[in-house]
Amino acid sequence: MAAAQGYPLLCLENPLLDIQGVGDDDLLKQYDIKANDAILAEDKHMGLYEDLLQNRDAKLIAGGAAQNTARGAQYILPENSVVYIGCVGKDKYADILTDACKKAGVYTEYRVDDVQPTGKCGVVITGHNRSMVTHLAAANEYKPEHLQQPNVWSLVEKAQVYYVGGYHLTVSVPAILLLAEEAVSKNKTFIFSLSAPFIPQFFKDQLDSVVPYTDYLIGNETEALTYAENHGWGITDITEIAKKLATLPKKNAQRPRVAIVTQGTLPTVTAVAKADGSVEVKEYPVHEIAKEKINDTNGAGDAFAGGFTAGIVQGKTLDESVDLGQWLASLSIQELGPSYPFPKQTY
Ligand code: 26A
Repeated sequence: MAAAQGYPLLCLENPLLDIQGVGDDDLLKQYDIKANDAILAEDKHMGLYEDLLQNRDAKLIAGGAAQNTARGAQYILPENSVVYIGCVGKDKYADILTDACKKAGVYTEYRVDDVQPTGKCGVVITGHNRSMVTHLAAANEYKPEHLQQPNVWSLVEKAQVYYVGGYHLTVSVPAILLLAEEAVSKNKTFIFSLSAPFIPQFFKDQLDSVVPYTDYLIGNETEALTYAENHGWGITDITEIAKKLATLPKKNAQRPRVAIVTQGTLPTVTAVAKADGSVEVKEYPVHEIAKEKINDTNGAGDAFAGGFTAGIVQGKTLDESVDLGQWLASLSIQELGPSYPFPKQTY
């Protein structure tokens, strides 16, 4: 049952089950994938999932980037703070996702597709790299009409902050724009992530239609570089790119645009576009952890976004929110996959 008073944070994207195993160069070569990448599966990749399960001792882990972010934000926020929306199938993979969210205290309002199976993401770990191959299946069947159902729309109306993963640009721009328009018209907060280099590269028009609505635009260094390259900016300096992202046209003039670029172990860069036309830039060193404590970095960016978003939901400053993001990312990379330690650690 949804909480009568609603959930302050509403997240939308693609619910996926991660099939994560350790690979090697031969496996990467066999499926023609890069060591560190995120792509949509083509026919040649379809054997990867069984291969990982049969031959690579793969684990099934709840995934889907924004679903990881939702679980991360709820890890920090008081009970009943987060609702997550996306489309799953009618199968045991959906049950695993529902269970994982329940355990994390995230309320799910899934659209359930009768035909397609729940989406999956093959994750091949090689050292500190991870290659993700996603077969969206049911996740691709999300429809804006689901969001408009009275019971679901009432959750939208009760939320104060929206978090949408950029990966959803491949699924339903109209659904994203419903949330974005609601945010602008009611002066609520709209947070969006670039998600992966292929988003600015191959979904540029879709991305350009959503960016004007963003109050917080989050990406990592490769996503920022790909954005700049595909928009013909001719700049490769991360701080300069962050500044330019912050000053892109914006629908809601009541809130400044903030661009946040993470860079692995290098400092996180933020740029805030001020009303007077100036841009304030800051750098935040990451929370370092010993190399031997790193389990895998899959989901580190989602965890950062989760901690950061939790800070924003709680009305914390940008400095505090970035620090919360970095803290949660440092916890997540010590776990297997996009997970958070239990018993819960406190910030
Ligand atoms: C549309 N695509 C490609 C995707 C994803 C995705 N989540 C949503 N849509 N491709 C990979 N992921 C998720 O990213 C997490 C790590 O950041 C994986 O499921 C993984 O949990």
